[in-house]
Amino acid sequence: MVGRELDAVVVGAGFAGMYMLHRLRGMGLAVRVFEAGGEVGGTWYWNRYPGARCDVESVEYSYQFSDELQQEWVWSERYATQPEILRYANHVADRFDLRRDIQFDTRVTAASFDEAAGRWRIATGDGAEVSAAFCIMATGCLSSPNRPQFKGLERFQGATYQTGDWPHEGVDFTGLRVGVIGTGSSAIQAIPLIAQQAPHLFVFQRTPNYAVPAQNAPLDPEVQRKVKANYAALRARAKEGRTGLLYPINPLPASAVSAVEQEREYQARWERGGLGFIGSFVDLLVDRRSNESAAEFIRGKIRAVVRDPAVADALSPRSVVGCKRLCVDIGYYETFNRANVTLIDVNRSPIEEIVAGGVRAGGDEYQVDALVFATGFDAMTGALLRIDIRGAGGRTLKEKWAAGPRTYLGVAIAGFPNLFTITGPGSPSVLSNMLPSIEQHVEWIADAIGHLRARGLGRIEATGEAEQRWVAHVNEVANGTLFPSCNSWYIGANVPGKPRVFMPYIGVPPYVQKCNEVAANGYEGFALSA
Ligand code: N01
Repeated sequence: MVGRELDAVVVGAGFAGMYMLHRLRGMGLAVRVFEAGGEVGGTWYWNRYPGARCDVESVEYSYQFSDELQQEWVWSERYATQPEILRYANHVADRFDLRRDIQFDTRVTAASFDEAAGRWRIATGDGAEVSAAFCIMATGCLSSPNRPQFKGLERFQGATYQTGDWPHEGVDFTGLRVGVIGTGSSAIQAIPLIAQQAPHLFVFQRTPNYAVPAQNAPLDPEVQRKVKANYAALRARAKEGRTGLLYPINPLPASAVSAVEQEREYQARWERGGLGFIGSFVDLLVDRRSNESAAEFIRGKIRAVVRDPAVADALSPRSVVGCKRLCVDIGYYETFNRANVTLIDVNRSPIEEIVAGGVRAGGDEYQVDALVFATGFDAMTGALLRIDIRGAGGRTLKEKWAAGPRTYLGVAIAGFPNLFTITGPGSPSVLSNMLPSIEQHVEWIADAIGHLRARGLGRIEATGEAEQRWVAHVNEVANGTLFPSCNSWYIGANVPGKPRVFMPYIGVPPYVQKCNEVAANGYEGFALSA
C-alpha cells in the first residue's frame, strides 16, 4: 500500500472495521485501518473483566458474510466468553489476511474534510496525517468508558480498575477487599466471580437492574451441527425480528391473557434463559401494565433467591423491564446470599467521597483495597466525539451534536461528506444483534461507494432535510414505546451533562427496508456529485 493514495480510512478494528476493510479491499480500494488497541477485536479486546461474555448466543453473534467461516468455526458454549470471541476475531483477521492493512496502537485524534481536495485528512496520536477519499468510523457504540468524577478519588491508596479497560494480565483479587461501583451488565457478570475470590466484596448500587438467567451450558455438538446445516434459513428468520435475534416474540399481548398464562410464559422463557424473556409478550415495551406483570415476575424470582428480605428488596428494580438493557446473569442474585458480600444502596446513601482506604457513603466508611468501576460507557456518541471531527466549512461534529446526535439513517451526517458511521446513533445498533447490523451497514456503505465509483462520482453527503426527517422519525418511533421512560444510557442519562436524546432506532426490519429503498432510489436523501 505504501506510496499508493488511500481511498478509505477506517477507524477501529473491531468487528465493524475488520469487515469494512475486507469488503472495500475486495472492491480494489486502498484502505488503511487505524486501531488504538494492540490487536483486533474492539470491545472484546478491552472488556476483559472477570465473567465477560456475550449476552447474544454464540451461533448468532458471529459473521455470516462468509459461509465457509461460519461453517468452520466451532463455538464451545451457548454464550461465548470474551476470550473465545477474541480468538474468533483473531481467526477472522488471519483467515482474511486483514492485519497487513491495520495499523495497531494508533489512535485517531482528528479528521477534517478538506473542501478543496474533496478528501479527509486523518490525524493520529503519533503526529502522522493521511488523506483519503472516504472516512469510515467503525468506532463502536460502547467503547468510550464512562469514568465518573468521584470526589477524593486521587487520594485512594488501593488499585482501581475500569471494566471497559481491564488489565490484559488479569487481576487476582485473592486477599483483597473489593468495592464494585455500578450494577449494569458488566458488574452483573463480574460480581459473582469477584465474590468467589475476594475476602469481602462491597457492591455500590445506585439503580438495581433486571437480570434473567443465561442458562448457559456447553454447546451440544448436535445442536451446533443442526444450526450449521440450516444457517442461511436461521439467519434470514432472525432478520425478520425486531432486534434481529432469533428468539420468538409472542404475538399475543400480555394484556390479552390471564395472570396464569402470563406466569406460564414468563416461567418458560426464564427456564430457556437469555434476552428472549423480553419477547414473552408483544406489548411489554409499549404497555406499562403488561410490563409490570413481567417486572413483578422477576421481582418474585429475586425474593425467592435472596434470603435477606431487605437485600432482596434493594435488588428489586421498580422501573420498566427492558427499558434499560436487560442483563443476562450467571448466579448474580445468589451471590448476595454469601456472607462475604454486602450491598450498599447508594441511591439511599449516596457515595460522598473516596477516601484513602475506601469509600464513604451515607456517613459510613467501607474499607477496600481495590475499586472496580463498572460504570459503563459514554455510549454511541462518546467514541465519535472524542475525535476532533470537522466537516465541510470546518464545522465540528461537537457543535453539530451539541443538543444530541443527528444523523441520516445512523450512517451519514449532513455537512460531513464522505464520512460514514457504522452502527451510528439513529440506527438499530445496540437494540439489535450487533454483528448482523454491522454487516448490513458495511455492505450498504460499500455499495454506496461502488455506486459512486461506477458513475465517476466522488462525493456523497446526506441532505439536511433527509436528516431532519430521519431524526424526527427515530424520535417518533421511540416515543411510541416505554424506552424513553427511564434513565438509560440509550438516552445518555448515565453521563452527567450529556443531552437526553434517545439514540438507537427501534426495529430492524423497517430500518433495513428503508436503507434498501434509499439505495434503490439512487441514494435518496443524499447529494451525489463529482
Ligand atoms: O454499563 P451500564 P455496563 N455513581 O451503563 C452505575 C453492554 N454489555 O458496562 O443505573 C454510582 O449498564 C450505573 O448506575 P445508574 C450492554 O449493552 C454487554 O454494565 O446510572 N453508580 C449502572 O449501575 C450493556 O447495557 C455485555 O444509576 C454509577 C452502572 O454504573 C452496556 O454494555 C456485557 C455512577 C453502569 O451500568 C453497558 O453495560 C457487558 C455513579 N456516579 C456490557 N455512574 C454482554 O453481555 C454510573 N453508575 C454483551
